[in-house]
Amino acid sequence: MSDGDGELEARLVEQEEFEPSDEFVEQANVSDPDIYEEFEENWPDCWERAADLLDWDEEYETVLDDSNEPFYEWFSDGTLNASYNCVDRHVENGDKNRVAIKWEGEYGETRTYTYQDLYREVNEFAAALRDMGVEEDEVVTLYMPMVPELPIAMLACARIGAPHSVVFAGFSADALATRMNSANSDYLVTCDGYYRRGDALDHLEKANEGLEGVDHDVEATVVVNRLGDDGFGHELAENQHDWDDLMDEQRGERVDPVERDAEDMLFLMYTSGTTGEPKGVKHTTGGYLAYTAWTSHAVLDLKPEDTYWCSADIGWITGHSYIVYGPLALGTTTVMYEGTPDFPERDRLWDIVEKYAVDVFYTAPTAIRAFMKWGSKFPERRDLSSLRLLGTVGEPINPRAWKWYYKHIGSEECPVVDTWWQTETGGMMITTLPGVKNMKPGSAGPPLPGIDARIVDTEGEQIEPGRAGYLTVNKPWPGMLRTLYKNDERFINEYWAEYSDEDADEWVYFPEDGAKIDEDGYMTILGRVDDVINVSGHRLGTMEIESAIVGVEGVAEAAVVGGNHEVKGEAVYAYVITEDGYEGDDEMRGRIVEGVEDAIGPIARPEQVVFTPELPKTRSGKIMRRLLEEIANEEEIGDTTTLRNPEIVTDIQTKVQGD
Ligand code: 6R9
Repeated sequence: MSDGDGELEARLVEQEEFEPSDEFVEQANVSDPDIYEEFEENWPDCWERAADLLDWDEEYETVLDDSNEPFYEWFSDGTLNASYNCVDRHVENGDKNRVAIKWEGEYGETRTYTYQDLYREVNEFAAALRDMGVEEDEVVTLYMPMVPELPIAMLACARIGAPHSVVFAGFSADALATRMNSANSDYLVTCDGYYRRGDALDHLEKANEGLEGVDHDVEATVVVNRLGDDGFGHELAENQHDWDDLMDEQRGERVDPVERDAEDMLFLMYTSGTTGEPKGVKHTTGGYLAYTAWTSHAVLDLKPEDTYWCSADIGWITGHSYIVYGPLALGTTTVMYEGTPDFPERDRLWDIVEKYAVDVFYTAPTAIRAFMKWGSKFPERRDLSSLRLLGTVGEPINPRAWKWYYKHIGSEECPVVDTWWQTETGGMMITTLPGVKNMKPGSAGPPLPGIDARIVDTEGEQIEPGRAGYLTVNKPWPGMLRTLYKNDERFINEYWAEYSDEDADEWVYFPEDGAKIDEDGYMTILGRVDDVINVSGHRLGTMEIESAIVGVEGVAEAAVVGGNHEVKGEAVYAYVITEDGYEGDDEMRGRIVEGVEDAIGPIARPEQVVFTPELPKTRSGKIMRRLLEEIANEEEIGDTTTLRNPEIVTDIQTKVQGD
């Protein structure tokens, strides 16, 4: 909580209000305003409504078990299988020929999987995993780009009760190794490569390099062949299998879905935190699936006959919850696109919306800001009239971008849901129910029914509307993380220590975001208040980037902050002190950028590397990041009186902003 309240206040904005159309409300899955009261009065039993969206093998009796706070358990005496819920039951219910996944490659090739196709492939791959020796509760790492084999592999893991840990394909070899080591994962599914802006990328080389950094024996690797003749000709090692060969061997195999306890782990997802070590967020089968299905139903308003597209990457939580688990649990058609929004042209996304007549579209503010910059002529070229609802996620959306999205993509007819949530929350937490509430651009909305989110001061006291404070969640919810993988202590320290009163047995979850609330209970999220920066909706820990920079030869010390960026939201600014004998020049700058890309991935690439003889430090030796942020943002420089070396501030400022 390093931000002063003053800085948070400065991010406040004026608000307007928009109403959903009658037409939308009439058809909405949820349109009864009493739902908020109903959930509050019936809490926690209200969550049965979410669990009812699933098929249970063994019905649960206990909704919430809070006997060991904050290790809450949901539906804990029930059993189910996520793959059964996302695939088999739709086949059994007569929807085998409905499209489950519409995949589009960057070059426009398409693949269509009906629920029957998905059923077949998930079964065959589950059989292949079993044959390779994967047992229940063994973590399988999936380091894959946006190919259909990724959701197939996820669902195959879920089928046999092996938790998956998906590592974003844009992450580096080092990042893969760290995650496999942390999860002690013996199996990897990866891909030869994929296409980005017309180029074939060599993914297997990165995967192999990552494997070299794994500190234990890896039993087997499966490699999807995406590139065919464009491939890089890597020979597969002895314990590496070609996906297609495995699937041929398993043709016609069926694997009974394993009955999992609701609280059994469904997957792990690593995310950035304040310290350098990524956090392995653990999600479970019953609560997570019920929560993603419920929010897909209530917020995204998904119906089985919809074509729905979330343009995120499955390598992030948004893709897990709202490309794969939520939509497939509801039996919807989910669209997957391999490439970038500007290839071959800047109307590519709108081309896809038109082509598949997409009903509901979910994207990130960073993408919307890019569309806005490119201009409305690109969406205007396409027929977007199939759209019924729009959503955004990942970072605060400024009212201007919100209104542009509402007008140019939604023709002022589609409600826009601005959904606040996190890897840790599993699903959406704060947003308008589109069939119930008006929208206010710039404000995510009220907490969803059953979610007790509050805005508090540093003491945890609720504060009056209009003032900036800290967001907390004061009651548990089914989609919540259960712990950090094999690190209960860090789980408590990271999320519960700040605001809970252990003696009074009051447990409060702290997401580390600043926020404010208005008279109507609408919440505006003001951004992270920890050392995490949000670049294009991706969470990056400043410590992770700093340690990558300090690892570069000739670097003595580094401080990384987020500076405002027109499209990315925030960009990485690196302030670097060199060792004696090293000149801070372009060559070194290049090595620093490379070092960051190698350690994390291109998303963490510094926008600017500033060499400085010193960093602004307090008398106790702490780097004053606030000042470095102010410099990056060309803001007025605040108080420097507590600094040991105030003169350095103007010096750095001149370097960044010029004279
Ligand atoms: C789903 C996801 C979580 C952080 C979160 C917050 C920011 C996400 C937001 C938003 C303002 C929204 N964030 N949605 N800020 N308005 N609608 O993004 O998860 O990658 O874990 O990031 O993203 O700062 O704490 P994750």
